[in-house]
Amino acid sequence: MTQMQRFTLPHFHLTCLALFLLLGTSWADVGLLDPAKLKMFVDDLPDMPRIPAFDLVNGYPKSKSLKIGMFDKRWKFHRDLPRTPVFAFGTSKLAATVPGPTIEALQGVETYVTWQNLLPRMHILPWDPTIPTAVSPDRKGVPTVVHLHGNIGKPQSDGHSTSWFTAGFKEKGPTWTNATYRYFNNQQPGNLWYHDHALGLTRVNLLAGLIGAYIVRDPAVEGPLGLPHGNEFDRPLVVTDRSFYTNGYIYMNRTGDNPTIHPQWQPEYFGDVIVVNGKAWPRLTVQRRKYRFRIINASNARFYKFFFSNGLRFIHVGADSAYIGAPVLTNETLLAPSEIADVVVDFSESMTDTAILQNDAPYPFPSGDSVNEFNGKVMKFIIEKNQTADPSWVPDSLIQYPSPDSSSASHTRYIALYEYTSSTDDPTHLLINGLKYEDPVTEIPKVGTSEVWYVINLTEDNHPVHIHLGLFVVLDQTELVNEDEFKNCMLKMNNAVKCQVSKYARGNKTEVPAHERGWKNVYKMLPGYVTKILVRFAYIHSNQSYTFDATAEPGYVYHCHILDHEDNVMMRPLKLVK
Ligand SMILES: *[C@@H]1O[C@H](CO)[C@@H](O)[C@H](O)[C@H]1NC(C)=O
Ligand SMILES: *[C@@H]1O[C@H](CO)[C@@H](O)[C@H](O)[C@H]1NC(C)=O
Ligand SMILES: *[C@@H]1O[C@H](CO)[C@@H](O)[C@H](O)[C@H]1NC(C)=O
Ligand SMILES: *[C@@H]1O[C@H](CO)[C@@H](O)[C@H](O)[C@H]1NC(C)=O
Ligand SMILES: *[C@@H]1O[C@H](CO)[C@@H](O)[C@H](O)[C@H]1NC(C)=O
Ligand SMILES: *[C@@H]1O[C@H](CO)[C@@H](O)[C@H](O)[C@H]1NC(C)=O
Ligand SMILES: *[C@@H]1O[C@H](CO)[C@@H](O)[C@H](O)[C@H]1NC(C)=O
Ligand SMILES: CC(=O)N[C@H]1CO[C@H](CO)[C@@H](O)[C@@H]1O
Ligand SMILES: [Cu+2]
Repeated sequence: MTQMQRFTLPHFHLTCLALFLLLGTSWADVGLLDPAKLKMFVDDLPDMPRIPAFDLVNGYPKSKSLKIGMFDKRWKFHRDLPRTPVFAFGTSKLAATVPGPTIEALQGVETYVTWQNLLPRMHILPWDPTIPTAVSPDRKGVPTVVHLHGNIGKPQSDGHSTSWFTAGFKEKGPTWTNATYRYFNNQQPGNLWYHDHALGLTRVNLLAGLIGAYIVRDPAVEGPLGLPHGNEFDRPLVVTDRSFYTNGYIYMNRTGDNPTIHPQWQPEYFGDVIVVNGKAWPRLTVQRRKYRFRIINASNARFYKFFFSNGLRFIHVGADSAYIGAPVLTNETLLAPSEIADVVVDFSESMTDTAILQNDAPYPFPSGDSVNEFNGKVMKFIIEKNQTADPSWVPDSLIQYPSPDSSSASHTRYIALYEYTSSTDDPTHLLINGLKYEDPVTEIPKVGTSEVWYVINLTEDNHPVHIHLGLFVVLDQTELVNEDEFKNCMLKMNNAVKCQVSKYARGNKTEVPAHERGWKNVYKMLPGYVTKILVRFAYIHSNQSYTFDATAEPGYVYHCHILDHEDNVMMRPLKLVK
């Protein structure tokens, strides 16, 4: 880990330790589950309940109001694993699932969602009060707030990390405004997902189960594409990794890597069991035809490099939140946390009757441990022997959005990613531009403009950076030369212009993969590289300015989507102005 100590380390308070110990139960007598105990491919892949986010009145779509709760319940992750306490989204406790229901919205038809926190007073997982954390003053409940990832919407409904609330809205964070969120759904069709975003608790609340898929469909634009459709042939796959205790409880280490500073926080959570749509290593019987899979990486920190055991390929049609211009065929797919791959797989091309979806991404990515026999497997497809009639096709061109023009950018920003370590070389926290989350906002883009951001990764990890509201295109990725010299300057000055970043960003260029050259809301920032992105603060499908006031309080945020980094605190405010 990189040694950077220019900024003072957070102080560790004894009161916090006392509280933390009170909240922690004794787990010493319950062992960790050996993943070999769970036979692979014995549970069927669930399709989560689908909730239309619009009403049909006399055949016309009308806006709809939904109430979606967060419940504590038990969830069966595997045939041979006792039921696991989880936090789950659903329209009722009985209906709640992990991941939550798939919400299917129609382009141009608004949806109102009242997200209700019905969680108990105590968390089911350990957490750490020494990192900046949403803590309800009376500790009457678990703070939560829902962010719709990829949504182009107003700040009051963005799920700002300090807009959290506890059960029954008894306690609320400082930027809470309204119990009902309004989603315009007037952006381009694509894949979104909803998940908790509470300050300092995101990693634990997602690990507990607060995730779900959300799709914006535009039949007029998407219908003619001919892609596989309908619930059977068009499916979200929400991929996560978890470790378990033998009693079925989710395992999260109660001891931090650097416990005198942070008693519980660790820089990355990795689980050995790969869970798809809430089942460990599930199986799906498929017809010999094309399927569309919207693969959402909802892991805290694990990157996946997917490939098929039998050589089947992925036809990419979209990425996070937007279609790409033309399909791209690949034999493997690297997905960072929170990234989405929207792919068609044609099982009629399979030479075999089964195909295992595998993973071979090291963890942490890219220089950590190699996958093992457990986390190297994701799920199994059992392919029917006979060909089936397949009315779907993949067209030569998909949806073209106006191509980005970096010369039109009105502003250039430098975003440097830092990791800090203690005297024992253990990570203590991470920051963007050396600034804390609560430091005054520095990114203040104008509505309707584009900006060039140079993201400078001064750490050893690959950080998937996610920007709320704005979509971006990755223009290039250039390796730093003489990076020690540059890093020393940055540590002293924390100013990329004064440290002459352009003098150092002239090493090798790494190509952006073809299927990731479209509009994205998260991208993998390579360690030791400067990644140049063009961020657009307007709709990409119409090039129009937003239909709502994006300048309202509490504004937005941008952050690393390794949840353990985001929580401690690789996140900064983003405030739009007129
Ligand atoms: C809360 O949001 C709903 C839905 O957008 C709106 O109808 C209502 O007026 C808002 N309430 C307040 C107090 O702003
Ligand atoms: C939990 O984390 C501590 C500190 O890094 C480590 O020593 C310990 O081995 C971890 N426990 C397990 C079960 O991985
Ligand atoms: C999933 O996301 C995590 C964290 O954002 C990332 O570390 C991991 O590589 C991603 N995995 C896949 C398959 O994309
Ligand atoms: C995919 O193709 C690339 C380039 O052709 C090759 O290097 C790689 O080994 C292939 N991966 C798999 C899993 O077949
Ligand atoms: C598969 O095709 C064969 C030959 O046409 C036919 O006899 C058999 O019934 C089919 N099986 C199924 C499951 O449709
Ligand atoms: C989109 O709008 C911006 C600002 O109004 C303009 O600079 C740009 O040229 C437009 N792009 C396209 C492709 O129309
Ligand atoms: C660029 O890549 C080449 C080949 O991999 C390598 O030999 C060289 O050292 C790299 N240059 C820099 C500046 O990293
Ligand atoms: C400038 C800088 O800190 N670069 C680091 C980027 O990541 C590599 C590892 O991949 C480190 O070796 C560099 O020091
Ligand atoms: Cu990160």
